[in-house]
Parts: sequence; C-alpha cells; structure tokens
Amino acid sequence: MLIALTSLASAVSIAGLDCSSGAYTLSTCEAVNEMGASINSQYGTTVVDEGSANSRLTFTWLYEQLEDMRVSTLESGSCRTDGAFQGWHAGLYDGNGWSGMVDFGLPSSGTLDRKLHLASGVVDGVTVPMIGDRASSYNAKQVWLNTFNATDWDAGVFVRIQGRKGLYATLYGPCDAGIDPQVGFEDWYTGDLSAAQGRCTELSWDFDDGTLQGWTVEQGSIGVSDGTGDIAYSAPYYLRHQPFGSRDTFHTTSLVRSPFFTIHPDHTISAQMNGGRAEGTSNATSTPGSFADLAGDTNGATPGIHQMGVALALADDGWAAILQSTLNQTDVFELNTFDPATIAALAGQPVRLDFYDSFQGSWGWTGIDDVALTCP
Ligand SMILES: [Ca+2]
Ligand SMILES: [Ca+2]
Repeated sequence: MLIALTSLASAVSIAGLDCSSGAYTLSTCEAVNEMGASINSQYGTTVVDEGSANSRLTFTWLYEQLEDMRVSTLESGSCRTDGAFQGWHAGLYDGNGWSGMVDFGLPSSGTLDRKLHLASGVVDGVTVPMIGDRASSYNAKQVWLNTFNATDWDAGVFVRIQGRKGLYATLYGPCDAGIDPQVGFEDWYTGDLSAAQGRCTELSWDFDDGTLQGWTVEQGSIGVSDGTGDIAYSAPYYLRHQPFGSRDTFHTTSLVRSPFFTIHPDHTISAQMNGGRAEGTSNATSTPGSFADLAGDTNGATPGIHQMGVALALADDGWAAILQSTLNQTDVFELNTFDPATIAALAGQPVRLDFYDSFQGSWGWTGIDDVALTCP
C-alpha cells in the first residue's frame, strides 16, 4: 500500500522544491514554488513540474535562474545591497501578449511589441505605461528585464511551452535610491540596453484620484487639496499648502518629493502652478543649491533662504534647476517649463522633483498640478 501511494505521487507530479531542506535560499525557493503553482493554475494544467522532460519547465531550473539573478544583481550590491527582492510576478505569454499574477493577488496583462522587445500592460485595472518602456527583453538568454522608472525593476526568465506559448517567472523590487536598474542589471542581462534607453517615455502626475500618486511628504504642510477655499482651482485635486486658511502664515519648511525618474534628452518637464511667486509677491532673489540651503521655517529671522518652488533634484540631493512662478499671484494655473537645455544636459540621470516652501507673507503659498514629462 505504501509503495503504491509513493509511485502514484511521483507519477502525478512533484509539487515543488523542499525549501526547508537547507539546500536553497529560502526567499527565492518560496517564490519559485509559489510562481510554479500560480502558473499551473493560470494555464489550467501542470506545466511547471519537477519531473518534466523539459528541464526548463522544472522548479529547479527556475530556482537556479532566479537565484543566479538575485545573487549577481542584489546580493552583489550592483542593484541593491541587502540582497532582497520585494515579490514575484509570473504568468503566461502567447503571440498576442502576456497575462499573469503578482504575488499579493493582483492580476496583470498586456501586449508585447516583438520588434522593439517592449511590453506594455495593465496591473489591477491600472495602465502601467512604463512597463518595458525603458528596457524589456526576451533575448537569446531568455531573460526578461522591465524597468518601470529610475529605481523599480521586474526581471526574470521566460520559457517556451509550446508553439508561441510560454511562461514567465520574475522577481520585482527597487534598486537602492540613485542606482539605475538598467545599470544594476547590466552584467546579469549581458545584452545591449542602449536602444531601450534611447526611448523617450512620458510620465505625469495629476493627483486627481486624491492621492499623492507616489510623491512623499517629507515635512511641512503641503498636501493633496480638493481646492477648498481656493476659488479658481482648475482640477479636482492638486498639491498645495494645507489647510488653506494658514497659507500665508508661519509654518515649518515644506518638502514633498516625487519618485525618481530618468531624464531623456527629448523630455520636456513642466508643471501647472498657481499662487504666489518665488517670494510671495516678488521673484526669487537667490538660488538655493539644495534643500539644505533653505531656512528651517518661514520666520524671516531664521537663517537660510525663504522661497517657494519646484527643484529638479539629483541623486545626491543637489538641485540642478528650479521652476518658479514669476507671473503669478493668482489662483489661476499657468504652465511653467524647465529650461530644455538644462534638461538635455541631465540625460540618463536619475532625478526627482522637490516641491518646497520656506516662505510666509502675502501670496506665501504655491500650488502645483499636472506635473509632466512629455516627449516630442
Ligand atoms: Ca489635478
Ligand atoms: Ca508658505
């Protein structure tokens, strides 16, 4: 009876790796087992099987590929120094596109551009235009690298199952701030990413879902506003001093930061701005080189620069350029654009936007909306 049960079990399939055996890196092993189960479930029959005649359709092969990637990119510190990834993303592709699941249960799907080796897609109903826009490959090594922005990646392997159908199994996460995943994954990928790097990718934030859309409030009193108290706001939500009633009076210096992104020489970077000029009713009288040059609060007696604006911050936090309203003192928005030559000179660099306010007084507030990187 015991023999019969054992042979029956091995004849059906082997469900996965024994992650507790000590032979595997636990996080990678568990991710591979979960991905294999998810892919089998999505396909509707067993394709990832330790007993498969195709060695690439086994848990062991997937583990070896993804562990090699983890060690050579994450543990080596070329992408991230603590060796960890955030989660997994796995699914199926065919001649028309791809669909899969993210580890925490989000469905994803999209299309493939086989000529450009680019993938676009939708995750949980939200269009993710950046998937593969900077890099996406299924090269001879059968690896797939997507870079979403200047820090976030999704990378792993794909395997043909039959005809034009196949599976993909990837890990995802961020590189350390300031490390471009296209650089961090270069040695593992062993391919030319320059063509993908040459593509201009549009990106924008309108805050119209009432959230910061990935921007972070570091300090101070700027938040997402629905325009309450501001008579002529042009859109449902934007970023502004909160609450509006205290807009011209004393506050701790405010700083709100965008996610990192990488500049392309063809990018135009602009923002709709309303409220006061750089110094309320006046234009800027000095140029801060970084956030550290600002006063800690808006009291005129506090040492440092008192000003409002949007700075283009480099990975070392230095400010390469500043966008400030010079025509305003109005609730109506106007479009302000960074100097194109300054943007072109920063091509390839990971940067982010710092929206700051260390000024108080008449028109002592500024609002921003529709912050956008556009391409020709
Ligand atoms: Ca808006
Ligand atoms: Ca202010």
